[in-house]
Amino acid sequence: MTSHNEPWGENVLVEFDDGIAWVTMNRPEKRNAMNPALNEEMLRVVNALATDDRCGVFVLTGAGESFAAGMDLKEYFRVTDGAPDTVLLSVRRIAEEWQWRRLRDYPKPTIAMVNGWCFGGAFTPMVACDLAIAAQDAVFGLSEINWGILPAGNVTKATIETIGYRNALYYTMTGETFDGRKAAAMGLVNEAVPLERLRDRTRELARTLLGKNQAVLRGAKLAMKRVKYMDWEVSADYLYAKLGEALHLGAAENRGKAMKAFLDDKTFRPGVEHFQDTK
Ligand code: ACO
Ligand code: V55
Repeated sequence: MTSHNEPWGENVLVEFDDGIAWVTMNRPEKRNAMNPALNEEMLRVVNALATDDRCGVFVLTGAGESFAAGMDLKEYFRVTDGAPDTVLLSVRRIAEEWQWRRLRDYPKPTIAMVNGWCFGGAFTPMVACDLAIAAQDAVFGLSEINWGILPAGNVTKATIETIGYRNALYYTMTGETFDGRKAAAMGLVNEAVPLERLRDRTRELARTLLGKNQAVLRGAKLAMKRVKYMDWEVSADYLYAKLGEALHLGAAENRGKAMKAFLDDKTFRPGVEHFQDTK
């Protein structure tokens, strides 16, 4: 089911499908290079879906043979070469606002479905998503070094957070490409599957996430992103506080039923299955 009367335009497609919002960067003739128009629409989509009940899981992908060919080199770099700081800051601000500032802490679970080319600036929103599934033959590259910049827009940050020190330096310094299998082996994506299975596997993963208690899921994913930068003492306190928050937000009833099903009724084993609250 596609929506036609939403506040975004032709550079981003949004389809709602049983709790999953499929969000597609849509400039296939430009390999979904992220230009100012696409970035403005993406920011509106990300903002709108954060509180839209039709979006239980947010899936980010690209139209055609590309996930995204990075930032639009014409509209961001050539056009703004020599432009005043104010122009650079305003156009880049919109890009970063969705690419990591909002997406990294998104209240819904997010999955990047990497269907094809994924270059430079595309690493930022791809890594900002909680999980990522790639086509085995998708091609990734930090091509910045090939044409004369270093990976900014937090691409370097996204890279060192995912693929380790040596890999991060290697691909940043050489600009060599790698495929989806290698991306999975390095931990840049969770797994790589044949292109023909990509959508089904992503849907299956999204449905697994939709089955969880959403307050707990949100606390768990945000905690992972926060504790990375905390010491053990602060982390321990923070996690207890997060646990209390999730209970306060409605996880208690679900948890009580799950405990009863395991400890009393013996109808459920939490180690090997998911508790379905059938009310
Ligand atoms: N910025 C602007 N335009 C782009 C971009 C981009 N990042 N990527 C592709 N396009 C445009 C091309 O200019 C071309 O436009 P045209 O049809 O008007 O001439 C169109 O998309 C198709 O591109 P081709 O190169 O013809 O497509 P092909 O399928 O042969 O190659 C590939 C695809 C490998 C992705 C190639 O387009 C490419 O190398 N793109 C640049 C990738 C890149 O280095 N991105 C920047 C990363 S750094 C950063 O994001 C800051
Ligand atoms: C880059 C990416 C950006 C940006 C400036 O990798 C430079 C280069 C993701 O956004 O704003």
